[in-house]
Amino acid sequence: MRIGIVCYPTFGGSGVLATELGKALADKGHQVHFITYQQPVRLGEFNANIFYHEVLVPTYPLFDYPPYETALASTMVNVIVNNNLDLLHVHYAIPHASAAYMAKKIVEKQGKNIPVITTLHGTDITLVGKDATFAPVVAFSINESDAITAVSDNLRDETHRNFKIEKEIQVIKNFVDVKRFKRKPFDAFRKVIAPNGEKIVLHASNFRKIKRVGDVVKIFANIVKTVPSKLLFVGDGPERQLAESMSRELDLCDHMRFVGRQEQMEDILAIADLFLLTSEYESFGLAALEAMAAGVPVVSTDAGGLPEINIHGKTGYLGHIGDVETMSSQAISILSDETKLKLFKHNAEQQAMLFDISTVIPQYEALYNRFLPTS
Ligand code: GMT
Repeated sequence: MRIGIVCYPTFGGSGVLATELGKALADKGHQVHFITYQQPVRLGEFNANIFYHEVLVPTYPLFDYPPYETALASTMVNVIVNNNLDLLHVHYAIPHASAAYMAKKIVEKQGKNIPVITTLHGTDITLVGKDATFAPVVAFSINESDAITAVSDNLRDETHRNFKIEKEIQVIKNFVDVKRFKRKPFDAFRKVIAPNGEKIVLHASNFRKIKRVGDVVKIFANIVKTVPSKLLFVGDGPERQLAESMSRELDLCDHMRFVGRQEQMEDILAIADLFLLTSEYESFGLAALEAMAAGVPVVSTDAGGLPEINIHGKTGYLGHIGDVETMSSQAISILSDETKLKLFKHNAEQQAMLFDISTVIPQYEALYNRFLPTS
């Protein structure tokens, strides 16, 4: 199959998932064409089946707001026609679904049918998508897609709650390549972070408000009072300043590090003992799944789709949004009990297996096959 994939190329979960999907499809022999404004961060090494088409938006004095969506739709048209694509799979509705609708209509005039599949990832529905500024276009373009998928049951239900969707929304959950995350801890690295054998707690995100990183700092402040431990913050974003100033106020600077954006999450996760995810909403929580694949238990909120992956009392614990005290006790109960820690690590790995790439990619292929002409 010749598949066009449109996504955000940055560190966000939707871009990571779309890139990993494209790479896996290419490994299975499909021809994959990424259409984005930058090379996706996880694209990595050369693969003969992967093509990358950059969306260029020309500047012009009149353009206070460069017309990205128009440039994207035009690039889609060129890639569809010049490479005779079989289908277009767009990740994150805004503005990818509406640009895909435009491209579909343009190639239709040229006698070509291009099926469009839209995968909803979370904030394209629950935050920005439902904002009145975007909602009519989002609802229209989702409905005009030939197929719609959502990354969790929760996101499917949220989409129905927020929009009048006339088609079935198929749930195809986020996935992880479990093999890749099975790494032996790099002892020298562990020693640098935790020289006296302290436990290592990790948070990774884009530091947006929705992640409530302040709660991570507060929970860690409670943990460190009982369990000798270190906190690693991976990622960057608007709330990083807040996390930094809170850690100064709480006198935690010697116990934590901000390591910025990292591509080799598997190396970092390999030395971690606990993953904290305090989000106000997560449609799924891919970062938590990657942690579990590396055998790291998770203490998270019970928001959105998180209970679909983090099993309370088994792979970690769930607390209510903002309930710092409960999540602190939960984290301490795992970190202070070696037997429990070992059991939860094992359970986390087993749970991640349910979402292994090998079980999820065929679901996308089956969906694509429904749209191929039968000859
Ligand atoms: O988490 C983010 O803010 C990034 C966001 C994105 O769209 O890139 O992630 C969303 O998509 C991921 C992949 O499907 C999900 O695992 C995340 O839970 C989801 N984030 C939210 O719903 C906040």
